[in-house]
Amino acid sequence: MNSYIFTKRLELLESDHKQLLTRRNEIQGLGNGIYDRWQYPVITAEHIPLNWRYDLDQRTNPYLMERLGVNAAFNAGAIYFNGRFVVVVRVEGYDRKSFFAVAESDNGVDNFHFWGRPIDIPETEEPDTNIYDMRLTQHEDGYIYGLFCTERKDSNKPNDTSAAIAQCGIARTKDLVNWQRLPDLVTNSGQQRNVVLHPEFVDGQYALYTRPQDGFIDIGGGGGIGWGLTRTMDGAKVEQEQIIHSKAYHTIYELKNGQGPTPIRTRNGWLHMAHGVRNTADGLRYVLYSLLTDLDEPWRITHSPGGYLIAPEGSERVGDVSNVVFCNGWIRDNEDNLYIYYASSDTRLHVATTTVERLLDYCTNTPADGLTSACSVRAINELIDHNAGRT
Ligand code: M1P
Repeated sequence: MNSYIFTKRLELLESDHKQLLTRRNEIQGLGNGIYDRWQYPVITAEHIPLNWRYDLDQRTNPYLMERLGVNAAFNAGAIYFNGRFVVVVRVEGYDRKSFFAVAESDNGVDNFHFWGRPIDIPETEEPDTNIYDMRLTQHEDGYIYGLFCTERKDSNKPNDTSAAIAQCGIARTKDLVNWQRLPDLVTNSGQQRNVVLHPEFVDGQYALYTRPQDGFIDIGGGGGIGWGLTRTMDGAKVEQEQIIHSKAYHTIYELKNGQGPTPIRTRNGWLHMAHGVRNTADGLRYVLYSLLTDLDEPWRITHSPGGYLIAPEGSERVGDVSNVVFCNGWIRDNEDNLYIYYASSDTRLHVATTTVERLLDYCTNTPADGLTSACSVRAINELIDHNAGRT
């Protein structure tokens, strides 16, 4: 390729990238009154900086080819940090390996820019094969903890190339740049994913939401959102896990569920987001739901609105793993606005906005799942009666 064509192609790549990064986002339509969706995903694989993907030296890359392509950018932890909306994104390369990278925005809904380099998470003595889905917790001990899934080959099944063990990796930081890796969480469960650190001490100990499971993806016993305590995070060990929100027949969390982001302290209790999974003839369907738990006993559910809060819609339905929404990060700003960062179909990251007050209203006034069709009809009839003369 001659020098002119190389330069022209580089100019086009740079201008397309800039256009994408500076695109204004807008609220989509009237919404449902609970939250607003936004028109564009806030982060996609195309947002990844060009110098992470391309060799920009004409001598070594005369065709200006992409050398290290990015397949997807999704499931992000989130934190309000130094007055900015910061997300720690799961970035997945063409080689299927995930890693973490920090992006920030001034307003939380558009103009997200990645920091200079991906995060270099130190390894333990047993290197991770794949790491993903970080939950960020600003803990009252002063550290920001990142709890994530670490996946390694199951050495007990050497001939099964897809046999893996998922456990909870732990790292902490004060600046989101330098991370101290701590030993992986020890529990009595064969598999752990979706582990989240509660932001406050409980009975003087660190408290963890867990998801104990025997099987790797969708099979095996166990499941439900668990709760356990550990005296330290440097060698964290949960001896006893209690299930605080179980899977249930013919619900949105029939097959499995998992804690989403770090819960938020509100005047009416701890506000939680979780994902629920059910099976369909077309594969697994992941939706998001909300819960409130007691302020003094965060493991005790006080309100459990029936049904889902967010389900995949329109183009969100399609991606690498279709029919999935997943959330492991949200941000409450100083004015009680809530920014829910949810990913669709393991491909891209979106934002939905609301306020803590609105979600409290949603949690306390949405009827619980009655678990039968007759109960659902009764709930609708009660609403119709309540509305009599109002329409
Ligand atoms: O593919 C959907 C999600 O599947 C897993 O979540 P869970 O363990 O709750 O089923 C994770 O791999 C997650 O990253 C992914 O989005």
